[in-house]
Amino acid sequence: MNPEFTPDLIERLRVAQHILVLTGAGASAESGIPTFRDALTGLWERFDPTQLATSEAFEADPELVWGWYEWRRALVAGCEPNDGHRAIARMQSLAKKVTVVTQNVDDLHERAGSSGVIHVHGSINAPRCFDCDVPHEVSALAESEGRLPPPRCSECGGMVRPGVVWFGEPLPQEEWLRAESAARSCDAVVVVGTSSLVYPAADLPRLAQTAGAVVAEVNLDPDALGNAGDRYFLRGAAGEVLPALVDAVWP
Ligand code: BV8
Ligand code: ZN
Repeated sequence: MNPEFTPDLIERLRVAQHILVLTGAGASAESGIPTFRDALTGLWERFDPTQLATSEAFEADPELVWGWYEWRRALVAGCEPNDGHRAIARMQSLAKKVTVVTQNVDDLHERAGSSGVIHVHGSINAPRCFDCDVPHEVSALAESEGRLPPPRCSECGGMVRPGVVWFGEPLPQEEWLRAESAARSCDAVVVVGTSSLVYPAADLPRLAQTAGAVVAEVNLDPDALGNAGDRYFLRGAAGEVLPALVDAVWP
């Protein structure tokens, strides 16, 4: 058994009335989706995602930004959930209550069987009009890996944008309030594969800890620990650590 699965952590998770699972790009890495920290590849390798994932970048060069998201959407469609996603879905079926909050814009939690997933940074599969917000039907996936002119809104003719939250944009209010409420009311948080650099999402584990929850971080990199405090650090890949943790807590 993983030495970091201490009896105290196992017991705290086993008796928890409500567990919050917060995931970042590291949870999807073993499915083949590059994380934000990984260097971008191809046309985008010379860009910093925090510069590209903004409305300013989209207005300045809609074809570059739309092309990047269509490349990512095609990548997600071609990927499968990994054992980490499946372990989280299994935890939902075994524990009293598990709320899954994700910073990821892919749908791998849902495809692994998780329900009620809260996407605090939106979804790559929900494009909408940049001007009037009318949702746009996701079209057949573009083949090309490069610049692509965004489609036009059927209502107002405006440019269609990805349905994600860009830097400098507010989080969707309903999703944020649900995520914040889960953080304030849970007994335990399992943070999976995030560098905890982007706010306000990175604040959720601290909110929970302040409310008395125990926090366990699953990450390959010890330096990724958020504002540490008395957290358990479960070092390793999500696809290995999470299944072992679920087996240890719910044998
Ligand atoms: C907001 C969707 C306020 C898009 C994302 C100036 C102006 C305005 C705002 C700010 C500002 N300065 C700072 C801010 C706040 C800003 C922010 O936090 N900036 C950072 C850079 C400092 N936040 C915002 O702008 C947010 N909005 O504040 O609005 C407001 C209010 C009212 C009115 C107007 C404005 C919005 C932020 C949302 C941005 N969108 N994603 C898209 O996907 O393209 S953020 C994106 O990056 C992710 O969603 C995630 O949240 C974030 C970080 O990525 P991670 O998921 O953590 O992944 P990362 O690659 O970083 O790390 C991977 C980790 O996994 C690593 O630790 C690695 O070790 C580990 N790992 C890798 N493999 C594995 C693994 N672990 C386990 N197993 C493995 N196999
Ligand atoms: Zn429109």
